[in-house]
Amino acid sequence: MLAQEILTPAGRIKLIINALVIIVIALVVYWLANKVMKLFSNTRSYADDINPQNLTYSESEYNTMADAIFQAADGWGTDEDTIYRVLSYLRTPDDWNKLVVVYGKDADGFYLPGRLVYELDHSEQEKVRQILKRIGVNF
Ligand SMILES: [Ca+2]
Repeated sequence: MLAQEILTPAGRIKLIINALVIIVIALVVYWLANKVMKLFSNTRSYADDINPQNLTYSESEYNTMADAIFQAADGWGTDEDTIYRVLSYLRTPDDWNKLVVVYGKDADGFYLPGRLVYELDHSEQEKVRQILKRIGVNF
């Protein structure tokens, strides 16, 4: 675009529209990349981020929580309330990381974050985001 063209009202509108289109494309790409990362991320980064002193529960309790989430998600339909309830037991970011590690890779090939993205619709994921935000976890 020529400098002279930018000075005309039509040129300015064109410039603003181009900028808005770029912003919208960037947001969509960011959103998609985030979703893809959650679907395919493995548990290594979570395991590196666990301080045993910040864990609220015993190993077997995390196992029980992981099982409850898998049972709630597996098969036809999804028991969202159980998923919300279990996630609200978590008290620290380490609890979340530990749960992701203990959940591991489930029978359908999903890690916990990917499973939640796969099972839950947008508003349900938003609810999970709110529950995890409480303990300082960005989902
Ligand atoms: Ca299901």
